[in-house]
Amino acid sequence: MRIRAVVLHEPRRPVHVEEVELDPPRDDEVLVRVAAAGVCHSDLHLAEGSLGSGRWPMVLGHEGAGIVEEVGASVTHVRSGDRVAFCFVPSCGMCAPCRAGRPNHCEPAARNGVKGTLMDGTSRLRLPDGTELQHGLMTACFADRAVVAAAGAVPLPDGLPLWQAALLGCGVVTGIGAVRNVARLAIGDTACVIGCGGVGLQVIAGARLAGASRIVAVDRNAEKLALALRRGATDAVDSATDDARKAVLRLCTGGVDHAFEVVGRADTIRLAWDVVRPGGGVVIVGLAPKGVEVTLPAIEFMSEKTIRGCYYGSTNVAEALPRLAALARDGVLDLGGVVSHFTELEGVEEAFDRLRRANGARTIVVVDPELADAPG
Ligand code: PAD
Ligand code: ZN
Repeated sequence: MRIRAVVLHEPRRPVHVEEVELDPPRDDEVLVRVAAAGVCHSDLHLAEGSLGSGRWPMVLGHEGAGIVEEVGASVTHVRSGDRVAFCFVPSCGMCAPCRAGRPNHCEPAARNGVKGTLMDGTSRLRLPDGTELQHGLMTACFADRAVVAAAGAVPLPDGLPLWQAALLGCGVVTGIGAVRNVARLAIGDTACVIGCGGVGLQVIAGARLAGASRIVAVDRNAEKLALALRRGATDAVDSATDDARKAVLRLCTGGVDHAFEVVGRADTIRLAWDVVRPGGGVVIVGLAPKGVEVTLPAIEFMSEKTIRGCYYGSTNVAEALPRLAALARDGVLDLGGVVSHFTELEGVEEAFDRLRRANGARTIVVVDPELADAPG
């Protein structure tokens, strides 16, 4: 079928909406009518070519929600008409990491995710001239329709508007998972969150839900810090005007229990290390462009500080996403509060520009206004 999609032809060139061909779902795939999608900094990393070469031409978009329109013959967990959110690591359940309980490291999902194909190593997307298109992070939801692997469509509970559900499959699962599954923050622990964009704000929400006694937000943008305070941060440090290291250590003498880096830069990774107390832990959520290296003072390993990477919140998305959706529906988790802009597919390049300038928080691309049920 002919669909409208946001296509990246080559890095560092503006993306546009184009008509492309989408093939029907195969046996273990699902066709979803997209309601809404969130614009994540990882989309911008892809658009700028900083996640590796050859990842184009591609239909972008990996955080979104919609309604199932058609399912392949062997799909049993959803059917036509079901509301779903996308999961960009559709784990196979059978490879060694999946069997060991680490579905976010599913081997075929990782391999095909980098290749830009679905789980069988092929693409359903083509330009009208026949040129094959990659599926952005196995999802490609900056489009009015998407074909995804069965496990890429996670059923949603009733009652949560799809424009909010659109945020679950990347920012929410990642941010809250970083706190719950990686840091394993305990009630009363202190936390520092460096980078308060779409994902950092979810780390703050996760820390608040987990019972952190103090949440110090660090950003170089005052508007982000104001939002962070509204989301449950207890203190804010503006790293554009203050020495952030000194300011955090002044607020939490001896250092915080957990620092979360949610930017993807060597200097902020170092800052996260520097503000953690001996025995505390650093969690790196931000993706640094390929080639970036980090230096740490090796003597400090004696202090038993730890530093851990974090992919997709180390989360079992199939299990966690519906629970997070229910928390949002019941008002325990405020998702609307991280959305600063609504746009349409044509507005993705402008949303990228806002991410480049750190203007606003998440942009929601309302693909189908009726399904998305967005305000205004
Ligand atoms: P965003 O652009 O919305 O937020 C980044 C924030 O960092 C903004 O508020 C900036 O103002 C702030 N910032 C930038 N530079 C600095 C600095 N030098 N010091 C302090 N603050 C700064 O991005 P996002 O929240 O969508 O994504 C954040 C990162 O997380 C990005 O690298 C993205 O690719 C990565 C990500 N990782 C995973 C994962 O699985 N690990 C998942 C999703 C996103
Ligand atoms: Zn993302």
